[in-house]
Amino acid sequence: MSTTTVTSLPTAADLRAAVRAAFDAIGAHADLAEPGGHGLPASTPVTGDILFTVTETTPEQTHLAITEAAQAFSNWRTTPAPVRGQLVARLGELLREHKADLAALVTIEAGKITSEALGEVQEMIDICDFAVGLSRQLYGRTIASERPGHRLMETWHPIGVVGVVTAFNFPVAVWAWNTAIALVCGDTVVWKPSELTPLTAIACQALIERAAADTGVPGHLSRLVLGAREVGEALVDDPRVALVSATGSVRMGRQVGPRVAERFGRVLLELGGNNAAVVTPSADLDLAVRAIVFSAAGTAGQRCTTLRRLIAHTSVADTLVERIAAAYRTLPIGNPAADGTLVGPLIHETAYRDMVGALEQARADGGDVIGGQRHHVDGASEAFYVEPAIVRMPAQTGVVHHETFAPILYVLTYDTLDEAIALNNAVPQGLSSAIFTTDVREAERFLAADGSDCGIANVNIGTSGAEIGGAFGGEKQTGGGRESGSDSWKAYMRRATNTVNYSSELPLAQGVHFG
Ligand code: UN1
Repeated sequence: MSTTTVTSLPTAADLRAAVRAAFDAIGAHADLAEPGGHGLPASTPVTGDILFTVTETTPEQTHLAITEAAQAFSNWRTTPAPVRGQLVARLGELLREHKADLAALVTIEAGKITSEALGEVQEMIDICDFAVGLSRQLYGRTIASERPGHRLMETWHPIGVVGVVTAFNFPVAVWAWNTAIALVCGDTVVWKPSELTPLTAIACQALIERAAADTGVPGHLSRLVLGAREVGEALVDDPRVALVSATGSVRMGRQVGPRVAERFGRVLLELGGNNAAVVTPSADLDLAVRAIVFSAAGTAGQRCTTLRRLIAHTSVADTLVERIAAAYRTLPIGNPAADGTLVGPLIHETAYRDMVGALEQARADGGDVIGGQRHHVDGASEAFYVEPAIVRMPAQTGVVHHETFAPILYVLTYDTLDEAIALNNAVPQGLSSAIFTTDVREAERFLAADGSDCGIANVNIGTSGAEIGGAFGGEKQTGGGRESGSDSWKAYMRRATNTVNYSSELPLAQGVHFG
């Protein structure tokens, strides 16, 4: 595949200066030491450089953070929810004010193009708005009692400390989804971000601490712990952490789920996706191509909602592939902060090796690969830019069942809609899916009980880029959790069923007589 614009990259010194400027603007006071010392390396996929070394949280400090969050919970849980909402409202204001500063850090640390980085911060602002409204709407039901003079109702109460574990690819939004909701629900938070993105996490922590100071509430309501696996394990195993909300790989979820269940804690898992789009003969192909290119190549294929499988009707498959390949040839790849760039870097070399390995396997399985080459950018031998790949597969075999966190779009064909739905559902993951059609019967069939088995099923839009108002998450190996909008807040609270007898009789339920 012929290639695309190469934009020159900033130097590591430029990026260091940009991080310091964003930290100053946001009011983040972290010790950003020269790279190489003892601590957590803060690197950038833009150039592949390590920019700083930041201080890791020790096991004792992690324990203390949980203790402080647990102590803060004892008052926060009885603070009226609309008052709790004021903290989140202030966080939303600060995010609006510092949208560009935080987005710049997201671009540097996660490699997102500017528009997507700004979009990620917007997603934080949106969830804050949603949570503030929610702070006046934590409704319980009143249920008809079978007994005279009795009232039966449900009340919702905070659950305690929420451990939030997030991944590199949405380094700030997923924290906000969890934290904004948890805080209005009366919970407190301890956050372990990906070890690949400590800088954005430090910036978010500074903003929540500022919001707390501005609204006169304790800063300990939301804590940050930085480090690798052991830090996450401390959250997973601590019985004071009532809910562990974890985003990451299926492998991680397989460990977190049983460990938390062992101590009867709650989990909310948001794991891998292997998202498909079905394109039917009636589809508006112009619209489908645009949606497919954004979902498959956007974020360099590193969203959990990234489109990984295209299930095209045999009558449109060739045209679609040609048109997607043509669009891919025009996608500017390079410096994610530069105007016009649409594809930034992969997060690290391992991600690149995984992509190469998946493409090799696909070829061995009979796949025909278009694109997918490394895109060399001057002065960045340690950065991994790639052309998005399209792979026509003879069948949905082996490698297509795996989520490779890179821009690889496998193309499969079908003849009947039943076949297309069966292909959509025949992978272990169940996050997002889409159908492109102008036939209402096909659209409704895809959304029906025997249609897509995913947590997200769309019509005429791609698999990625969900709004915060809906519940976000998926089935099967995706883990079953739901975050952000709709009634996802219920995962952050406990339900009590209350029966109140306001009569002077004591009728027993089910007509039982006793004595
Ligand atoms: C993720 O990739 O973990 O729907 C979250 C989307 C975004 C969220 C993705 N709103 O693509």
